Amino acid sequence: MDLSATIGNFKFEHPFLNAAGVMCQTAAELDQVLGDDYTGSVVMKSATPSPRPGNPSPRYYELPSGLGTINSMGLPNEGFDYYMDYARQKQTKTNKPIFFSIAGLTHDENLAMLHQLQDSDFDGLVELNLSCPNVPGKPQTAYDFEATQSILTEAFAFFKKPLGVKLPPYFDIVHFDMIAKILNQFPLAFVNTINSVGNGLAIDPDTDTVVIKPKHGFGGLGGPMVKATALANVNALRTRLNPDIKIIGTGGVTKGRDAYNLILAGADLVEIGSQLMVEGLPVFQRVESELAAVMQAKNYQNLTEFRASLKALD
Ligand code: RRO
Repeated sequence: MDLSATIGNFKFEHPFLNAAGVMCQTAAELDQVLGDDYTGSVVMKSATPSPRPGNPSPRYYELPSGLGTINSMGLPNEGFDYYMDYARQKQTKTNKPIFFSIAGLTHDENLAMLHQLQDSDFDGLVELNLSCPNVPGKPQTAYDFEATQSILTEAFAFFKKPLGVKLPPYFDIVHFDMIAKILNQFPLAFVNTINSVGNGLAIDPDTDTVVIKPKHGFGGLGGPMVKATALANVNALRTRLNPDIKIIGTGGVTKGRDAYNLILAGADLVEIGSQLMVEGLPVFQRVESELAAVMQAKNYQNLTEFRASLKALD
């Protein structure tokens, strides 16, 4: 069975990656994901120009009964140069295409990092994170359609390497139409949907307190509770975006059937976030073998045979 996938000229031998933010902040973590036999590659933690410690702890919490996770990490990262050094060092030693994620706190920071990437010999894919929900005072860019149009217009004026965007979930059909109309104006290599569902709240019943410290307990939701939202966003974008724009489906994957569903809805690659936190690296082999079992039962030999073939009811 062939589980490979492509984005542009990049080939991925396995369809699964870590979701940005999970197991990807330090070189040691990145090495683990990149070195795993069942990952297609690694996405690095979203970088800012300078290192950031992020928000105060506790800033990540697993909800009971496997519902999912809430986080308000606040963009802790080692800084742009660290990830540039890592990627340049690894790209000569691996055939897995590395994703360099950037999340500037301002429009100008994003453009400055894109210029640095353009001028470097980094030869992987760049993911512009327009959807971090957790930096106090900084709204998610991709909920501001004018700001999204503006950053992409300025970026594509000079940026010629493969570039994608990480999107937040949208919840209205009109918003799917609006964001797709903007994205379709640009030669995006991919969109990655969804980031966590922003600004949820969880309460500890024993203490009657919130469960994470930053932002009075508000944080991004992930895991099974966002699965249907992720699926809807992948499907809504696949049916609206130019076919050249590939889709990375992220959100709520804990088993092979979840990944199958995202691919059926149109995903080219699939990322695992919360469940990678919960289960660790073995999640990749397990979910891949479960996906293969689903495909075998349906007599599919590769992902293209069923990708984006979700049927509506007549
Ligand atoms: O670091 C974070 O708090 C964070 C980021 Br940048 C993001 O894009 N998504 C998320 O759930 N957390």
